[in-house]
Amino acid sequence: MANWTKIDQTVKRWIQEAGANIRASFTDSLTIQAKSNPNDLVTNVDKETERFFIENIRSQFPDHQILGEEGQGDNVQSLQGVIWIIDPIDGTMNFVHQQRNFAISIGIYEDGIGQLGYIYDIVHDELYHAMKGQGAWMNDTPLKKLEKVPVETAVLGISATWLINNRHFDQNKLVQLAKDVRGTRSYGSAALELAYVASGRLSGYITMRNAPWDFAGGKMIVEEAGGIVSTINGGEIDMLSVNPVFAAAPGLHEALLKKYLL
Ligand code: 2AM
Ligand code: CA
Repeated sequence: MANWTKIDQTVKRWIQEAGANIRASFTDSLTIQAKSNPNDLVTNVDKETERFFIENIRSQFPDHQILGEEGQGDNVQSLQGVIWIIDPIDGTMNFVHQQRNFAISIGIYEDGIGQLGYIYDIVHDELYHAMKGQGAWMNDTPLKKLEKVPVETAVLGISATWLINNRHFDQNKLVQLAKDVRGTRSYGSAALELAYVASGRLSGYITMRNAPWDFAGGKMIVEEAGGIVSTINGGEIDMLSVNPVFAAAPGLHEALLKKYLL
């Protein structure tokens, strides 16, 4: 049996150390490369941070598997055992262009069930974290259990990408939804947007394409805060593939599914 309290203390130490290294890198010049397309960026800091976690995990927890965005972990094919799902920098475009609005994201799953989740907003020194069955926190402050939010007062996280013609979803449904809510926001980091849903800064978040490392930490934290995370049709998220992700406070999740998304 894994000792989750001990693992939690260890991860928090590593996250602080990785955060300090990333902060220190602000004065260095970055090596920036494009991945799947010219706007899909990776830097030397993403790769070094991923390597930092992988080396530490392999030395402390050699029987755990690692799924990392930059591909230096394992070729994970099944959810059996303990799996660390890591995005060393979620919001790399923001990291490169703004030096803010990016985060380290880590979800630790055992046999497909989330046990620990972390999203660290390095610039603001805000660590959102959760432990299964124990709740969610921002630094040392417990997050309040999310209450029902009506559509008219909802502040929804959604990127303009999904409100224009796109391959993944009928944008007209989302345009009507964007008109009906109180306001929309887009931060360019799925992990942070999920942390904001968990902490009530956003009432909900919708995206059509997220990879496991974008949502693994956030899904855990939102659920421990009393929110709901599903696919855009209300289905179960697959932790090993790209998913559309819909996270929201209770009440709002049901209302948006019924009125706009199904
Ligand atoms: P990243 O910065 O780690 O790549 C930006 O809209 C959000 O979507 C970020 O969380 C970003 O993560 C993620 N993202 C960007 N391109 C993606 C892709 N091709 N597949 C899945 N997620 C992506
Ligand atoms: Ca990333």
